[in-house]
Amino acid sequence: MSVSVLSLLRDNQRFVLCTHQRPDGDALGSQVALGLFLESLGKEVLMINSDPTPYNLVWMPSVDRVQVFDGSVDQIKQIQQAEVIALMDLNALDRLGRLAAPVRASGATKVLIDHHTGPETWFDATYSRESASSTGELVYELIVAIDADRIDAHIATALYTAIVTDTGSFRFSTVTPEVHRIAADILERGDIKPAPIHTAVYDARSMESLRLLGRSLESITLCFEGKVGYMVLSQRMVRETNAGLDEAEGFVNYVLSIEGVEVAVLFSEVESGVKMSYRSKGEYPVNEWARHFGGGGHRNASGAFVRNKGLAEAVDMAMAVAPRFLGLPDPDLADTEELSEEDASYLDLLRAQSERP
Ligand SMILES: [Mn+2]
Repeated sequence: MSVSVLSLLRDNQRFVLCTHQRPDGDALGSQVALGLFLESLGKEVLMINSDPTPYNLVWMPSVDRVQVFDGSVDQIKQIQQAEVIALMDLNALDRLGRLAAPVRASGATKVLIDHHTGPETWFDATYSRESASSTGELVYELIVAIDADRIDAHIATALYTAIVTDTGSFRFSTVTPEVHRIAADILERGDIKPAPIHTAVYDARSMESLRLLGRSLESITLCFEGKVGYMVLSQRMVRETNAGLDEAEGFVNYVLSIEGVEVAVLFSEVESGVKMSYRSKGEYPVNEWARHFGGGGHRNASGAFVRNKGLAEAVDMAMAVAPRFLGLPDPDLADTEELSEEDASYLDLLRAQSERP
């Protein structure tokens, strides 16, 4: 337990809590839990992010307290006048998006609370553990070290949501007996039930997003003797199904659910390039693969972005270097099958590129 982080939380009055761009359940759950806890101690708290809350988390109690940064004088003043800025569930300045500049410029003490690998080193204090299941687990530890009795239903719901979402509902390799004990303690202290939280997080999809899922499932392609699978999401698919790209969260896990697939990638076409989301089972280190493209993350879940590339080009680039990072057979043995007949414009291109001389 980091004494300096605990005393920073105890001994200051004005806090700003920020998390990463496109915040997820762990990001918002950790932020809201710590924010409500600090408020219960009588402190002033601004919770602020560069991006809005995604559709599947808007139900979370008190998440409406989280502001989206709009560059207003009032917000910038609060960031400037904060005594402590907590940076949660991220470990690199650029993950803050538009908040990066005002946060960096503030004279506040910067505290990192995070579980990603290879944190940057400019923070004034850190509470960071790579083996933690979630940032929510770390926030729980900090809260318990100060005053566990303050965990009410709202704080418990936020913490539970953080842990559930970042562990894939308690299935990832970061899950230990201790994580289950923490979850149990959170449920008891907040007197909350897990089922409604799972329903709210996972059963809020729109019909449009399921149609998009259908299209992306048709694009699944296996290579490297079935060990690697990928799916693609084109802007055309998004347009034609009328779904939002943010509703594709979690699609990549369908690829990972195929028997024999150890590594899954989702390639999403966006305005300025292609987003790559990597997932893996066991020992396959997808964060090193992502880092090759300037991204990062965890060993079993990471992401990267390639600017000014098309889908086919991004797939080719990623698969060409996959053996180097995953200890797989030579790329020439990669046989790409099961390409869908749909979306001929880009899938034909992928097919053409996969036919090696
Ligand atoms: Mn996290």
